[in-house]
Amino acid sequence: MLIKKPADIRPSEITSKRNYLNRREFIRAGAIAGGSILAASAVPATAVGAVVPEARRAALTDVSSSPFSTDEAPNSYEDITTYNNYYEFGTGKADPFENAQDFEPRPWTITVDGHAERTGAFDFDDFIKPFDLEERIYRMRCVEAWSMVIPWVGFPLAEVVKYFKPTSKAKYVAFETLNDRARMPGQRRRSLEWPYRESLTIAEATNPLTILAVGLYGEVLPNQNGAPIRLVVPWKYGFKGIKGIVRMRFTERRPRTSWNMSQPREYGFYANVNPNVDHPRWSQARERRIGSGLFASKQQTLMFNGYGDQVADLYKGLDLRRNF
Ligand SMILES: Nc1nc2c(c(=O)[nH]1)N[C@H]1C(S)=C(S)[C@@H](COP(=O)(O)O)O[C@H]1N2
Ligand SMILES: [Mo]
Repeated sequence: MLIKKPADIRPSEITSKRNYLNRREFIRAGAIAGGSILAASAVPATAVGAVVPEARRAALTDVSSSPFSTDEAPNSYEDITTYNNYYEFGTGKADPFENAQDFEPRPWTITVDGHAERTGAFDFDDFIKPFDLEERIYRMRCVEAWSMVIPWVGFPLAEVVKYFKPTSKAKYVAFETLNDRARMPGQRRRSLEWPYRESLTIAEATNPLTILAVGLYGEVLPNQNGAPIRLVVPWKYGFKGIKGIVRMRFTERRPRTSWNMSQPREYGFYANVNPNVDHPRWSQARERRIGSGLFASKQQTLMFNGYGDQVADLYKGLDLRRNF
């Protein structure tokens, strides 16, 4: 297998020239109007429409770059695709790579229901069509005290929420993973209560950092990372990033979520990365960057995984020790 290393991939390879120029035009317009670059980037320059080929490792086109990306060096393609948590394919870190190879993420239907004006069952290709692809290089901090830097390709969940027009009753967005033990061998064991579920408040779901990812390293999302579509919320522990999404539901009440259901004392609903609140069985103060070598020292974990400037306001007045 050809493993691409970060140094081999330049942004110009993943960002089409057309989109890149459009985005620059747009940012310039925003700057003239007094808008910030961050505000400008939240709105797509032109509607190209997301297209994701079916073939494995196919290159994604019309991907713009994002000012939200970290400039830290991404982990290798190999690290990102061989050290995974995806209990539907086994509980070991190598299990998803080994057991998800034959998984077919097509045809794929995503059902949108609950308190929204636009609901229904959508084929994956139709579901992603209204949105524009961006690359977002994000830090990911797992609750097990390791981290990676991953170049995702996806689109803001805020755009998706806006598109489906939730009503004033909608306070949360709930997601579910495919529940099919014939296709997901790990579901034959009750390592979790299936299907895997996660949820965000509407404010979290519409924060510009939150994305639905359909690719990584400029290519179609590998099965073990959650093909064809998964959630990425960079200021929260990795388990909030639900993979293999088949349902999105707008609810009034707070939905039950998988890790909180299984160990409520260990995994809270919010699961914001917080070095000051230990997991009952280990400290969250430091983290090990995967691939940084046997002798690399652990690094300090940052509040909200370093994304506090963009998200701390969401939790004003909330006691983060109790609401972990
Ligand atoms: N459906 C589903 N989604 C899931 C999981 C899972 O077991 N099932 N594991 C979570 C956990 S604990 C982490 S750390 C991330 C890992 O994402 P990655 O393997 O792409 O790095 O996926 C999350 N999403
Ligand atoms: Mo995790």
